[in-house]
Amino acid sequence: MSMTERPSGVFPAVCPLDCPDTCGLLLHKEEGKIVKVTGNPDHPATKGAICNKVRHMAEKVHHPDRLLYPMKRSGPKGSGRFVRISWKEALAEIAEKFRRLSAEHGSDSILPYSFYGNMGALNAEGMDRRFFGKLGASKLAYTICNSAGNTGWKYTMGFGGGSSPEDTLNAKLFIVWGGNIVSTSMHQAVLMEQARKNGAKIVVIDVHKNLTGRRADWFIPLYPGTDTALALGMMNVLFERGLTDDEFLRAYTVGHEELREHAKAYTPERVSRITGVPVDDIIRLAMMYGETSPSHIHIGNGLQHHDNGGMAVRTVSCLPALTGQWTRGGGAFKSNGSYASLNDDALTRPDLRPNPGVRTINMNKLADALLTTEPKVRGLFVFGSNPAVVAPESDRVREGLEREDLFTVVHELFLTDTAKYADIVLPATSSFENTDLYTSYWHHYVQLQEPVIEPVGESKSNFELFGLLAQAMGFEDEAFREPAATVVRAALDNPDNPYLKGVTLERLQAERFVELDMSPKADYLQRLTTPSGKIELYSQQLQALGLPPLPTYMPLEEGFDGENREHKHTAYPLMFVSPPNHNFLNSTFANVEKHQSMEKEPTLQIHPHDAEARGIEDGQLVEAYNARGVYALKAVVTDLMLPGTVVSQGLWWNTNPGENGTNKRRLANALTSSRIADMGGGATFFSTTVEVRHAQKAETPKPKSFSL
Ligand SMILES: Nc1nc2c(c(=O)[nH]1)N[C@H]1C(S)=C(S)[C@@H](COP(=O)(O)OP(=O)(O)OC[C@H]3O[C@@H](n4cnc5c(=O)[nH]c(N)nc54)[C@H](O)[C@@H]3O)O[C@H]1N2
Ligand SMILES: Nc1nc2c(c(=O)[nH]1)N[C@H]1C(S)=C(S)[C@@H](COP(=O)(O)OP(=O)(O)OC[C@H]3O[C@@H](n4cnc5c(=O)[nH]c(N)nc54)[C@H](O)[C@@H]3O)O[C@H]1N2
Ligand code: SF4
Ligand SMILES: [Mo]
Repeated sequence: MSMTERPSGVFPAVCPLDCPDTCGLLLHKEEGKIVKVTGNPDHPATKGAICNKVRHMAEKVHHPDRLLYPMKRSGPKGSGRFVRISWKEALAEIAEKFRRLSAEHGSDSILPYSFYGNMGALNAEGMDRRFFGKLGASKLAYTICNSAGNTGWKYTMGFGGGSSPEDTLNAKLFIVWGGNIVSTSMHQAVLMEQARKNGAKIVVIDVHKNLTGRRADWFIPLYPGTDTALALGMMNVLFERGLTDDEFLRAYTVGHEELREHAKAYTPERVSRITGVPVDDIIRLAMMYGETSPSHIHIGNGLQHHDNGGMAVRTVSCLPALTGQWTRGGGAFKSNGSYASLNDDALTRPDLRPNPGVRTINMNKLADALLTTEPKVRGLFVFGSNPAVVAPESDRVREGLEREDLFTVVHELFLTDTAKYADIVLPATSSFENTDLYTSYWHHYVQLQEPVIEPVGESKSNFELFGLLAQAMGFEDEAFREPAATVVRAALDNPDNPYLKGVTLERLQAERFVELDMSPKADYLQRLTTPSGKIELYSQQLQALGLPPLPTYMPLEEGFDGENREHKHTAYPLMFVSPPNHNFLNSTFANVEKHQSMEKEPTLQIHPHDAEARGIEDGQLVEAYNARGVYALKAVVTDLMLPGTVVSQGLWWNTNPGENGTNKRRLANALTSSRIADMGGGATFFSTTVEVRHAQKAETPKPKSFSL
């Protein structure tokens, strides 16, 4: 009997969320429903511990608000008014619209927009890529998350993988740089605590004393977007004081002599002015780094959501090479995704696409794509993402979604802010209703999800949906009829990735957690895929792109450092940083009562100096605003940041409950810019400036998109 047929029992599962940890789960099922989610103690990396978010996942899977059947819009866009239709009608209407748009305006007038609401390869980047490829739709650049930083890392290291989780246990110095692992990668935080027990010092470098910073032996606050300068200041001291491993530099790097010269300009005094970190602290940090082995740097996502984010990560990732950490049991981590890279061509089948040269639209530019880009986007298909909340410049995104001549389909589990703008809403299964393949971008275990419960209502997985749509479009290719098992096999068969050797569907079914073959990691340094095959402290590739070939601090386009703070005249003198909170996963869970009550309400952390200057008191309702929009939220006066920086954690939906009539202005991304980072087309969420005032209920015009 399959797991779905058994009404009760405890069944293995995989956490589908966009979180590095990719936990093994156990689903406790009674009478066909999941009643409890616990960690699978057999998982070698996550060992039965899971976060609070997912412990309450059963509530989400069987939430009364789950979408149960296809619907068609019956009120104005954004109103959330829909009527039920059949799957047959829905598929026929979408196919008809897509055919008409392709004939009249070209197939590139259709844009798929998706991200990793479910990390499963088949559902997040399998059948959908095949379908939109065959259709000839515009391509999407998946840049909203880690694109700038991962690209920056690759300019230095070539390969998109660093230290293994287990390696970090041995560190005697553990630096968390721009990450909040207590909330965002809890198993790495557990390893960090174990390293501390083994004698490690924990240093956290952040613009905000987040939950991880509060656990640090030493928390170093700095101004947003100045990490490159801090890392260069450390290099200056390392070179000056003879703390570099010159043998390593000669054997494994290019450009160390140039870097030695170049770093002279970044004296601790100058770097202190830029970063806000005292001179003595810069020297102490550099000495600590130069004198402690092994050391580990966990590079988070926060420092790269900036105009200069690619360079920031590129620069920090040069540090382990300076002290030879890669041969001393230390190193750094940004993402370990490449160890587990699947056979992308087999999964996505680019050969099906009739127009390989079609335009690519950067997902951070969704607002422009819907409002100004020519030729116009006329069909939008959203799945696995909630762009009305998570994409920058959300007021403009919503204006775009309101366009009467835009045909929008949203495939979702819930009527999200985005789904409210759809012409057709389709119900999606949760990952526990699907077959899928999961790799982790942190640990080295591959997992398989098999359906544990029947699809809720009439919901369908992305995988099934795009197969059905292909049929409705008359696409004859076998690629659209392949069963999940065939696609899993094809994805695992990747001759380009030696780490994937020996991972098979059969083993996944039998063993649940299959470890990658990590033996090629022994000669990691010989296998770097930079043009020189070495760690590139000097990058000719960057030079060819018109970027500085050596790590170089570049001030933010929107924002200040300590050197330029006084010189920039601006109406928006505060840096606004909006990183994730503890109990949501991006905007997922923001609609679930339990998670809402754990987070209470949106807050703005503001420094006592900044609060006083504006007559703002703790607990008052305030508005952060700039030329792009307004965000109404509660002030929390605290010195967890340097003066000049305000922080609001968590991505709330616009429809989340509010107070005092301000519930229509609940979007952090109303404030953020869609400017593109220096590398990888990345997002610049945290390079945002604002002013803060008391909430002005009566004076602030109601944004026109909100017609609820
Ligand atoms: N609970 C929870 N877990 C999550 C998520 C979630 O939403 N909630 N999201 C998941 C996803 S998609 C991702 S990408 C990861 C992200 O997880 P992390 O890698 O931890 O990154 P962020 O949480 O985006 O940001 C981390 C920190 O960067 C800081 N920061 C901002 N600007 C700067 C800067 O210029 N310099 C420095 N040094 N620090 C800066 C912020 O203050 C924040 O504390 O977490 C994943 N896990
Ligand atoms: N201001 C600010 N903005 C940010 C960030 C930030 O730190 N600050 N973080 C950015 C980052 S790092 C990221 S990764 C993005 C994340 O942005 P998104 O990827 O949009 O993440 P979520 O908000 O979790 O939305 C995922 C949606 O997918 C749906 N979903 C889940 N599983 C499935 C499925 O199998 N099929 C379908 N069709 N739908 C499914 C969920 O119900 C949910 O509504 O946000 C970015 N936006
Ligand atoms: S969100 Fe992360 S920590 Fe929580 S259960 Fe999923 S993988 Fe594990
Ligand atoms: Mo992300």
